[in-house]
Amino acid sequence: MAVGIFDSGLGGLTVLGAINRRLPDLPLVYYGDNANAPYGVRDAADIYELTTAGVSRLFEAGCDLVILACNTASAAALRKMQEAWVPEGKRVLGVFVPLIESLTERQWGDNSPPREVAVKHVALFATPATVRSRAFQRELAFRAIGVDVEAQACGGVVDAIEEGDMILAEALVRSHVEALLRKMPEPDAAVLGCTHYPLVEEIFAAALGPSVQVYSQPALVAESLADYLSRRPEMAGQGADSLFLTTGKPERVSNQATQFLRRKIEFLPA
Ligand code: DGN
Repeated sequence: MAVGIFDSGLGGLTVLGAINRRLPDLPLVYYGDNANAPYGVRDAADIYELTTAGVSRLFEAGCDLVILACNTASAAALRKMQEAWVPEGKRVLGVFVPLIESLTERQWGDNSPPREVAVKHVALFATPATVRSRAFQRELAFRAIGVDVEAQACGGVVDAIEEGDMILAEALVRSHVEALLRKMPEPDAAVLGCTHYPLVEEIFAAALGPSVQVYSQPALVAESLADYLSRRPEMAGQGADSLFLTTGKPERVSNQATQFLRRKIEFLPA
């Protein structure tokens, strides 16, 4: 059985790449909703509808476990899907929890009350929809006390990355970091709360300076998945090739993905 990876576009490939490195034999089915990206400017009802359509397609492709490798979709749709929609025997997981666990030094599945943590001032960079949802702050407050979060909605960055315009992406990241630092001059950690941002992680790190530790999701999600599957071996398939599906134009998406992952990727129509 393959594990499904959902994203609105190309950003989830950063998570897929990290899972490939951590679990090289695990077959994956990727679904990029490129025709409807970016999600960051859509309302929650719209994001819920698009996300359930993508996850249904991944269930149909034989995945019993789907990771929403998209913070915007996780913020707008995950809880509602888990409560009201996910069929018996299927699981959908998001990407906030592994990040927050690492920030708060908690173990997977640790449900003890919130406690003091070393990190005090956290800068959150995410899409406008994720920032508006306050989902990250809610999850963090559930696990830690005394943490001050300043969020910066990074309008335009996902579009620039999807368009392959890395010069624009760099200029936008620098101006969003400057805006954040005006609100919180000395963060001790920065969270990249969008799966597209690891593609420009070095730009974030350079603009933030060496005293700020940057937390990025792909490796953390891959590690949590490895841990999750080691306890549920029936969910971990082996051997089959990965499959890449898109609602966008397969040739264009394949070319962009090949550049991002630095290996030949061929997308098929979803
Ligand atoms: N990669 C998505 C995320 O993590 O939020 C961004 C999606 C978008 O479409 N804006």
